[in-house]
Amino acid sequence: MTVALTIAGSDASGGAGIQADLKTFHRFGVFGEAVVTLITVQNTRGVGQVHTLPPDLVEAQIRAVLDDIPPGAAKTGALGSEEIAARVAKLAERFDFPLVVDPVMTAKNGAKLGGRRFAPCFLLTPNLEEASTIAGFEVNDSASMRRAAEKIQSMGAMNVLIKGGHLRGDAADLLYAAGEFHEFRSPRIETRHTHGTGCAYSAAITAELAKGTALVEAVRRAKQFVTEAIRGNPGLGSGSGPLNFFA
Ligand code: PXL
Repeated sequence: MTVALTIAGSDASGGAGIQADLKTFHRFGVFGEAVVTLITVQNTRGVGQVHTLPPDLVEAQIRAVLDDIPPGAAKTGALGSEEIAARVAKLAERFDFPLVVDPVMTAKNGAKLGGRRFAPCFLLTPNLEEASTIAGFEVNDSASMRRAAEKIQSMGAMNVLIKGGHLRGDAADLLYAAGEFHEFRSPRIETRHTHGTGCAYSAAITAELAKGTALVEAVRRAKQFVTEAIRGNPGLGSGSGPLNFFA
């Protein structure tokens, strides 16, 4: 059985974080493992408290899992602190499977979920805001997305997927892989129910990589899943609700 691991925060409302990752792994037919880094108190209206777990506890979870059921691929989501990010980066030096890093920094309402440092990885999946913070310049159109992808690649991400979902018009994502640019485009779906989209996207890519799918095809399948999951959102909650993980 194919196994994938997520190292991320808990969203008790089930839409984002490890809950979104595990549901996505399951939908892709992959056995999911989940190392918890932090616990949020939240619902679809926003994130309240954020309790980051002790770095030793996060590291012990990762070691226990890797020692027994090593995954075919792993992803990170919200890491909570620079200290946890540094521990994960140190452990990742020994990973013999692809690591996808979703550099989660803040929740929609601004609650802090992580810093700007990221582990050297197979794939980094920033949104426009995260790409701007990491690259150090404003990323807000296709030309700046290309420049940012090249810069971020030189900072330690082997491949970079910049998600353009927050731009106007089509949701156009840019993958920079092996020196080539690939665009993934889907029509914009007008809805407020997009909570956990980034989590589901990176989890879907991770599941495909665990199965041995090549990167460009993995991103294509993941993008298709996320688009359908947004389109079919169940309309839960009174704020920004979750996706349809059965898509
Ligand atoms: O979508 C980013 C994210 C990741 N992880 C957790 C979250 C959120 C956004 O709210 O709560 C735990």
